[in-house]
Amino acid sequence: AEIAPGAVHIPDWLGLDRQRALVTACREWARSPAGMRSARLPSGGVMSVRTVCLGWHWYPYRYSRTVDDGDGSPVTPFPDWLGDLGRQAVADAYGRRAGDYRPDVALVNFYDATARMGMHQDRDEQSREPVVSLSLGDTCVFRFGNIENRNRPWTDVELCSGDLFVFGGPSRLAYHGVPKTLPGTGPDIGMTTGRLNITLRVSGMD
Ligand code: MD5
Ligand code: FE
Repeated sequence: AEIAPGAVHIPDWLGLDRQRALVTACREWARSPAGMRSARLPSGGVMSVRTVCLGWHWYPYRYSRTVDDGDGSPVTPFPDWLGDLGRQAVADAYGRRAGDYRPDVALVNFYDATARMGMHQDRDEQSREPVVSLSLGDTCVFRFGNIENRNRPWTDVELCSGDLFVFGGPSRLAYHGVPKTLPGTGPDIGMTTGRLNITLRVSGMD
């Protein structure tokens, strides 16, 4: 379903086998030297979501090759197969030719039962290519806002395990957030609790 121009939601796009494979991969990434951490904001706050970065390290509000807000470890590589999955996602969402979407960053966000993400824009990338979002585990309420500010109007959408959402075109810079997750709603894919969201992005860095 197209929620807004360029914002396309495809429920249960992954299927259970690919969800299980992604959960397994997320476990390995979380154990790597540049593993899960809660980012510290310049305001002094700490994000309730925990994040693993692949390809480029994100910290508020920039990208680097090493964990510059931590121990300086090199960032975990972005695997080719994940780029293939991203191309397939964009092709299915837009009917666009699959060849030309080349994500080089993945941000894996882990939400425990209390984690939230406030309304924000994703504008740390130098490119305005689409963001691909894959959800795993517990269902969440995803709040899709407008491009002017973090306030109403917005549309609340439930994102379930296996769902694909692609944000491109005029929706690429829309405000969005996750006001809550719904604990205990996830399927049997190898995670007992919480929600994972994987976003694939084009950093525009070189
Ligand atoms: C999440 N993650 O569920 C969300 C899904 C993040 C983040 O917001 O920054 O890691 S990605 C949602 C997204 C990306 C780019 C544009 C828009 C939404 N949008 O226009 O709504 O953890
Ligand atoms: Fe975001």
